[in-house]
Amino acid sequence: MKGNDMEANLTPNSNRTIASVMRPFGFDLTGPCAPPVTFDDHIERRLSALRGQFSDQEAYARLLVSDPLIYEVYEMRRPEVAGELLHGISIVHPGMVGEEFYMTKGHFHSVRATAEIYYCLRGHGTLLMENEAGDWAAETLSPGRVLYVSPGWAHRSINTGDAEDLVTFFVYPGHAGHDYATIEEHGFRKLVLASGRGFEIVDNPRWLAAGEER
Ligand code: PAN
Ligand code: ZN
Repeated sequence: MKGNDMEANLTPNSNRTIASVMRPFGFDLTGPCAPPVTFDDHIERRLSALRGQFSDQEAYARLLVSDPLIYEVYEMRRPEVAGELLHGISIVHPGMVGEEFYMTKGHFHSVRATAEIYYCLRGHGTLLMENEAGDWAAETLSPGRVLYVSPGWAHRSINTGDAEDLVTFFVYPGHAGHDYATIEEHGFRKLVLASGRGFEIVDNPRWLAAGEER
């Protein structure tokens, strides 16, 4: 790598140079503002990116007119290889599509044998998980709580709060990769729906078992 390249910014969004990320580094996650002071990539996902995932399709169609911002991810870029740790911040905004809360697309890791850790910094939510052996789990996200997503478990974060962002720090192996297609096609087997002042977890009537087609 030439000297000039080393001084270039990592990405247009980044305030770090290529040279600086070759060395150990740290950054702060505390403070009033959710986005980290330092990051390399900023991804925004609007409602249109979650087509087919919300169960109330009429509510989805109505909201699609304004295509609201559902969640954002700030990532620190690292080489996507075994031995590295990819990490960043996920912010799921508060809101509803029908009776369903704003949530992430959700995914399996392409390399199923890779785990992930979530650490909740702010807000309240649920991490909905399922594996290909037919098991599912829902764990609470609240400030200070750490969740361990075991290898082979798909995961989706859901903001069950009524006004606050759900902010989590995540870290996972560099070679994990993302398989979104399985969830896009089959959905999660459970839905998290508003109920009274809280939520309930119910079967997803549109969920497809492995091998089934719509
Ligand atoms: C997280 C997620 C992030 C956004 O970094 O990627 O919360 O969710 P989706 O990727 O499902 O859109 C993670 O689990 N990475 O592996
Ligand atoms: Zn993941």
